[in-house]
Amino acid sequence: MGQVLMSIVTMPSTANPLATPANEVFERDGCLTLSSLTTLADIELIRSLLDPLFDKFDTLGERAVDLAGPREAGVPLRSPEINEVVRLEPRLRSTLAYRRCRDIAAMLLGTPVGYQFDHAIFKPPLNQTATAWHQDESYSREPIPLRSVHFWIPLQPVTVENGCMWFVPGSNHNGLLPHYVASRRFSGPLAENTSVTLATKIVDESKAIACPLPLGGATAHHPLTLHYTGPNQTDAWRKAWILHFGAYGWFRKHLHPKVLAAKLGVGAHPPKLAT
Ligand SMILES: O=C(O)CCC(=O)C(=O)O
Repeated sequence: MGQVLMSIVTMPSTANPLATPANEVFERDGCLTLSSLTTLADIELIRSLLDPLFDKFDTLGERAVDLAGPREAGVPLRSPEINEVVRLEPRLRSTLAYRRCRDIAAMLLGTPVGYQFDHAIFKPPLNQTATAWHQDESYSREPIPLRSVHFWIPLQPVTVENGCMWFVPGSNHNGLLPHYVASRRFSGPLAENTSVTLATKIVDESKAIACPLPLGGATAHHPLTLHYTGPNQTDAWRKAWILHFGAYGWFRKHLHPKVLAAKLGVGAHPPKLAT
C-alpha cells in the first residue's frame, strides 16, 4: 500500500509530493490530496447506493438533517446530510473506496484501524450554503483526542465553484479551537431539532488552500485540521461521501482506560464551545 499511496498522493501545499513520505506529510500538514483514490466504476456504484437514500431523505429520521437549518414543509433542502450511511446501506462497505480508505488510514497512522463514522453531504444546484470553517474534533465528546483519518470523496469532479474542500495546512498543530453554534440541525420538515453545526472564527484564510479534484480523487485530513467547503454555485449537484477510520476502532472508543474512567465520571472532556 505504501507504494500505491505514494503514486496517488499530492499535497495541497507547494512541496514536492515525492520528496516526503505520505505519513510524514499527513503529520506535518494534516491534509493530503489523493489524486486517484478509486475507479470511475466504483464512484458510479457509490452514487447508485447513495442516491436512493437521498430520494427518501424525509423518511430517514434523525440520521437525515439539513445542515442549513430549519425547513418549512415543501421547501427544498439546501445542505442535506445523512449520517452513518453504511448502517442504512451496508453494501457501501464493499466498495473499493471504503477498503482503500481503511488501508490508507492504517498506513498513515501506523496502526490497525476500524470504521468510526461516515456521512454523505449533497449540495443541490445553487445551494447558497457553505460548510463553515471547523475542526472535526469539535464534535467529539470522547475523553481522548480522536486518532483518525477523515476521507472526503466527491462523487463528481470538484472545483471551487461547486464546493471543493479547503484546508489550512498545519492547523492540526494548534489544538482544538473554540467553536460556536453556526446552525441548528433539523431532521425532516419542521421536525425535532436533533443537533448543532459547529464553526470557528479563528481562521487565517490567507493560509487556506483549495483542493479541486478529478472524479475518483479524494482528500484526507486530520481531526484537528481546519477545513471548509464553499456553496455550490453551479447548476449541477455536488455530492460527497465522507469516511472516518481510526485507531482501534470500536475498542478504542469504548474500552480505552480514559473512556472507561469518563464513564465512571472521572476526567470528562466536553467540546470547547464559544458563545
Ligand atoms: O461536504 C461538505 O460540504 C463538508 C464536509 C465536512 O466539512 C466534513 O465532513 O467535516
